[in-house]
Order: sequence, then structure tokens, then C-alpha cells
Amino acid sequence: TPGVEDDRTGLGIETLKRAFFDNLYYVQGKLPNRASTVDYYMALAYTVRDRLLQRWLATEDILTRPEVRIVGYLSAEFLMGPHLGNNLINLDIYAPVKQAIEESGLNLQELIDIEEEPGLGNGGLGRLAACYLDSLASLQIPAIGYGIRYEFGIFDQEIVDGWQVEITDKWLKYGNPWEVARPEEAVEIKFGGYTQPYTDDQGRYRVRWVPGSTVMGIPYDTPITGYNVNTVNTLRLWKAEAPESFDFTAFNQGDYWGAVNDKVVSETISKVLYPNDEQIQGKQLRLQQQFFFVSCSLQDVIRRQLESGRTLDTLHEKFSLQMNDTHPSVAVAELMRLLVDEHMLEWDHAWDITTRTLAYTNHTLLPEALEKWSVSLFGSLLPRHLEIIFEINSRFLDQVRLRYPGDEARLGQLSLIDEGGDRSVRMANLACVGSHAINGVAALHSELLKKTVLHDFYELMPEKFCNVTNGVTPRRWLALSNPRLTALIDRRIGNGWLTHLDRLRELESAADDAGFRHEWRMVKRDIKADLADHIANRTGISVNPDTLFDIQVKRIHEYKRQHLNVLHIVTLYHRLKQNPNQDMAGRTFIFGGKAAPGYDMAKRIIKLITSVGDVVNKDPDVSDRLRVVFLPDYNVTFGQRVYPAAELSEQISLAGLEASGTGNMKFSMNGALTIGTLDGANVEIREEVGAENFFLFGMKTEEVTALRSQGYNPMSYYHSNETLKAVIDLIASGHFSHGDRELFRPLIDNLLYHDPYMLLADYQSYVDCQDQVDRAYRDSENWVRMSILNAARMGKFSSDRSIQDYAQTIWQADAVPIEIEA
Ligand code: 26M
Repeated sequence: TPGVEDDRTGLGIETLKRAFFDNLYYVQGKLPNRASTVDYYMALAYTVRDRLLQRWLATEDILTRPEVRIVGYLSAEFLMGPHLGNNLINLDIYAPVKQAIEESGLNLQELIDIEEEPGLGNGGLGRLAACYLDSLASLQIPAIGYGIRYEFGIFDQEIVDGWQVEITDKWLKYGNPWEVARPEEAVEIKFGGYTQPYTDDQGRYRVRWVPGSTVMGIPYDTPITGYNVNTVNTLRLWKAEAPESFDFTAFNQGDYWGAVNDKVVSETISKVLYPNDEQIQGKQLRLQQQFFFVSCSLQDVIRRQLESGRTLDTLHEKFSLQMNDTHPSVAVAELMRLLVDEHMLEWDHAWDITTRTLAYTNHTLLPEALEKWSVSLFGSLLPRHLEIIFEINSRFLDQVRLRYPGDEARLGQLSLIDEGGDRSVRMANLACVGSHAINGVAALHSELLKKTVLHDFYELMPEKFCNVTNGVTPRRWLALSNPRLTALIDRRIGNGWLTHLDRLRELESAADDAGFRHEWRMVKRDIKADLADHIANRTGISVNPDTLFDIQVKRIHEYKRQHLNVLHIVTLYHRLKQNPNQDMAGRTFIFGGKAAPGYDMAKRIIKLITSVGDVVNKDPDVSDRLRVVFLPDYNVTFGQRVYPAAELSEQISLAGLEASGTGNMKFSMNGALTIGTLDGANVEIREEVGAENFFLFGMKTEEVTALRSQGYNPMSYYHSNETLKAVIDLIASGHFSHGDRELFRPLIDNLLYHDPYMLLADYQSYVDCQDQVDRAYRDSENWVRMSILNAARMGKFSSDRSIQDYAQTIWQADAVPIEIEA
């Protein structure tokens, strides 16, 4: 009927209201008088989901066309953050939905805020994967994110008596309106057992894998909307379940308990995300998780290839598979096994397809974070894959021998097997050999990779190496999280910049416009006041929105040096105690971040922050100018509040250790200035915003290396720097721990006797730089000017640019606009 809108797709206000209450009634099974906020949230989520389904199905449909090239992003983590608000932005229906919800007597923000965020990642690497999915869809590149549907994501953090306590993350407790299970596309995954050589009917030598057990992978699909386009890509996460055949055999033997137990064991594979970032241990379940999602995803890719009417010879023409760090790198062996053992391709042919299909991104230079699996563990779980890896290694090392005759040392470095002590499989080496492209995540990081951890690979195959500097999506990190700044920018330069972030440069001239500076400052001030309210509600600490908001939010790790920030705070405290009339701008120090549960030093850093806060915040001599806040449970949702309110962004890792950083970009986009070392993407951020708009301190990577090789002695800094000594002594004396001198001893002793991240060497430079920050902040007109210029010059750090780089240099993937009949 003309003029009548479909309730599932219509965008008229009355239609939206009707659809919303229909979903509340028919999907949630609630009448308004009995409905909770969660019920309303669910009804709205379904209302929004209805409005993207046509585009989702149209996008899925074009994937089956043989000529359409698909990017598969293989990642053990996708730290998506809440979907509702993001989908409202991307579908461009925020305004009508807000009106419909408000006319229904409800508050849209309240419904958006109640969503449990899917925290299926630890930090940077998982969040990067989420930003990349947003940009792939927004650039209309057909893509599938492949990962694990963890039942429990990253733990929730509570702070009890100043210490971190971990709480399980039951993100699925009210159900997940954004996912669709596709049990008809389940696949079988095998583990353990043994291998058996045999001769096939053509008389060829082959190997059969007789597995010890099987689990099923059930795909759960989540739509990934692009911004203002028809493309809706898919995030396909795999859940592990027991196969039914298991029940039958066990039940027939009357072993009911055994059958149920097998089910439980199978399902543990996708039960929980390992809460470590950077550091690893050899946990069998972790390897099972990695193989599980890789095998599920590769089988899915192969099915799609064959269903599109292609043969496996051209797999690399239809698919480009990106490995997000080494976590999915068993894909090299699994793709070989599928092609050679199951689809009967010749080894050399299969190898050619494998290496042309796969590419590898490295995310870390920390040597202890490079993944290794003991040969015995690997062989017991994946006996056939271990044989394949030995075969790949033997052929690879033969080539290396030809190239470097007699160079046994080099052979030992390049080998996929670490022969020292307990033999182990080096996953980074496997990923390098099995990929056609290897990239780091910032210019400096990519250079250091070539010079250090992957140096021998670089010499052997330099053509594989490239850099793709990370980026973040301005849709979530500006439009969604900072609507006021977004509206101000729109008023000045019009719209269109959210998809062409370089156009923010048009704001440069506004930095010289006093009226615009005033508006910019007012926006920032309002958002700071909001955050101050939030802090008061969550922690009971009152903070003054007219002080400098100095923020460090990221995983707690010694290399990120949150404790260097604390040394600065104690320095200011010490100064103010000595000279209460000291002239300085008031500062609010805000920290947030989770520590890996087994990482004692990181947990003690949290305790140090909260303890210093307890003393400083209560001390009337200083608390008008200093406040210290640790905000519990830093996650994507909280990030969306905090980046817009920041004025100073702390990016203070020891040079050469932070691969890129992405929080640094989110801060700067929202007009915060950076205090940072020349590390990761800080280098490029400084290049873009200009040295005069960036607070640089600390040693450069070369200086770090030189100091280390000449023999670093932290104690010499302690003895030669009076303030540093006073600050360290104050902490050691028990001043912040009710007289307890033991509490922080592990931290203090570590700094004085080892200091692996060289805080003491960078201390004075950091404090001097912070003093410059203080002076700059007090010239408030110029500070606002620098703030505007920071935001204006962030174009490079849109994840759209990163994805365009990947698409051109690694994937050869193009945009495929999706047509929808009106
Ligand atoms: C490994 C084994 C067992 C359990 C967990 C892990 C593991 C999980 C995540 C190891 C590393 C993990 O992530 C590393 C990471 O987040 N790296 C960061 O990647 C960002 C995106 O490229 C960069 O911006 C950061 O600099 C880098 O630290």
C-alpha cells in the first residue's frame, strides 16, 4: 500500500514507536508497565537490527559471487564495545530514534548505557580489530571477522581496599540481540590422536590423521554496519559444542556421566578469554582455542570458495586472510593440511596457495611476548600439524642453506623450531614463512622489527616487509563519544569529514578565531564536568572541572610506566608540601586500566596509585591543586567518556616498546595534547601535529640501546638526583601505606636494582616536560589553540586510512557497493 511504512524497516517516528513496542511485546514478551530498562534496551536493539537486515543479507549475498574478493580478518580478540549507539550512528538514524524514544517517555542515552559491552579482547590488539571491521564496512570492502565467541570476556575490575579484584564478565546473561546463530553452518574440529601413512589409489604417499576427539564449532554472526553505506559485513564468532555422536556412543555404553562430562570439556574451549596481554604462558587450552577458531574459519572459507563455483587453486584470488598477531598462525599448518590431506593438492601447489592467501601483522617487540609452544604439547594436541610444520621447516631451511652456506647460527635463528632446551615451535617464524606480507603497526615499530626480532627474516625476504600504521574509527571515537565536539566541527567545516578525516585540516584556521576557541573551550569544559560527576558517583572523589585533566588509561604494565606518572605526582606533592604557595595549575590525574590477574607488579602499581590518591586527596595542603583518581573497570564504554574529557594524554612508554598505541590517537582526535616519548605511533602523531604542539621527553630508542649496552645503573640516578631520591624515599618510608615499608618494597627495589624500563633514567626529563605542560596550560588561549590543531591534524589516524593501506598493499581488495532496491 503506498504511503504505509513497513514496521520492520520504516523510519518515520510513528513507525519507529510502533515497531519498538511491538518488539517489546512480541520479542521481549513484556508490556510497558512491566518492562525494565533492559527490556526496553532489547526492544530497541531489535528495532535497530530489523533496520539493517536487508543490507546485511544483500552483503552476504554478494560474497557468493565468484569474482568478489573477501578479506578474512583472523583474530583471537574483537573488543567491539557496545553496538547500539554505534549502529544508530552508522545507519544515520540517531535523530529519529531519539525522538521516537523520547516521545515514548524514555531516555535514549539510558538505553544505550545499559548495554553490556562485548569485551572479547584484552586491549589494543582486540580494539584495533574492532576499528578495522568498522572501516572495512564503511569503505564497502567485503570482509568477515573470524574469532571466538567467548562466554566470558575480559574480567570486570573492582577496586577493593585499593587492590584490583577480578569479577567474571557475564556479558550474555540477558541474551545478545546482535547475534544470529547459524547451526546449519557448523563445522567439526579434531584434536589429538595420531597419524598414519597410507598409499592412495594412485599409489601416492599420503598421511591420515586419526584424531582422539572432536568438537563442533557453531558460528554466531553479528552484523557490522558501515557508516552511511549499504555494506553490512559479518563478524563470525565460533562457539565450541560437543558433537551429538559423543552422546550416543557414551549413552549406549550406559555412561551418562561420561557423556555429560565430554560435553562440558568440549565447551570449555570457548568458555573464557585469557586475560593476558603481552605476556604468555604455555597453556594447553589457549592452543586449543587458537586451533579451534582457525580451523573453523578456514573450513568456512573453503566452503565459501567451493560454493562460489571456484576450485581451491584460486583460493588466494577470492580470499585474503590477515593474521592478527601470531595467535592465529597455526593457520599456516592447518591450511596446508586441509589442502594436502583433505583436498588432495600437491604440497608445492598447496604451499603456493597458502602463502599467497595469508599475511601476518606483528604487534609487539617485547621478546618475552613472542609465542612459543613446546613441541611435546603441540604434538599431543595437533600431531599432524607438527609433522607439517617439520616438513615446512625442512624445506625452508634447505633454501636458507643455499643462500647462506655454512651459517649455522643464522639457521638456528630462522628455524621454526627452537632447539634450545625444551624444544618449541616459534609461531612468529611460522607466520613469517607462511605469509606473503609481514607488517608492523607504526613506522618506528616496523623499522625496529626489521632491525631486531625479525632481522634474519628481513635479510632473507625483504620484499615481504611493510608498515601499516594503526588507526581508530572516528565514528565511535568522535561522532558517538563526543557529539558536542562533532556538532561544533560540523558547524565550522560542514559534514563529510567523518569519512575523509584529512578534511579536519580545515579547522586549522579556526585555531586563530577567538570565538571558535571560546566554543571549543566551552565544549571541553562541559564534558569535563560530566566526567567529574561520573567520577564522584563511581568513586566518591570530587574533582574540579577547572583543573587540568591529565589522563593515562591503558592496560597496566611496567613497560607503559604508569609508575613514572606516579613519581611525577609524588614530586608535585613533595614540592607543594615544601612550598605550599607554589604557583601551579590545578591538576586532576586520572588512571584506568586492568592488570593481568597473575601479574603481581602491575597489581601493586594499581595499589600504589590508589594509595597515593588516598593521601593526596585528603591533604588540605595540596588537595586544592592535586587530585588522583583510579577509575575501576576501564573498558570501551568508559573510554568513550574519558577521551572527550581529556586535556593531557600520557603516552610515556620506554622508547622502543609500545608497538603503536591507539589510545594516543583517540585522545588527540578529541583535542587532548600529548606528553610522550618517541615511541610507537607517538612519532607520527608528533610529525602530524607539529613538534610545537607535542610535549616530548625521554630517551630515543638508540639512546636506550646505548645505555643498556654500556650497563644501566638505576642507583646512580637515585644518588645524583635529590628530588628523585626524596620521592622514592617517601614512598619507601611508608608515607602512602600507613607506615608499612613492605607494601611497595617490591616496586621500589625493582626500580633501584633493575629498572628494566628505565624510569629513573627518564625521570628528570619527564618532570621538566611536565613543568612545561604546566606553564603552557596557564596560557589558556594558546592551549586551546594547540588543542584545536591537534584535532585538526589527526586525519592520518583514521582507521579508514589504515584499511586503505592494507587493501592496496597487502589485500588487493576493492570496494563493492551494495545495491538495494528501494
Ligand atoms: C597471549 C597469550 C595468551 C593470552 C593472551 C595473549 C595475548 C593477548 C593479547 C598477547 C598479546 C595481546 O595483545 C597485544 C597487544 O594488544 N598489543 C598492542 O597492539 C596494539 C594494536 O596494534 C598496539 O597499538 C599496542 O602498542 C600493542 O601493545
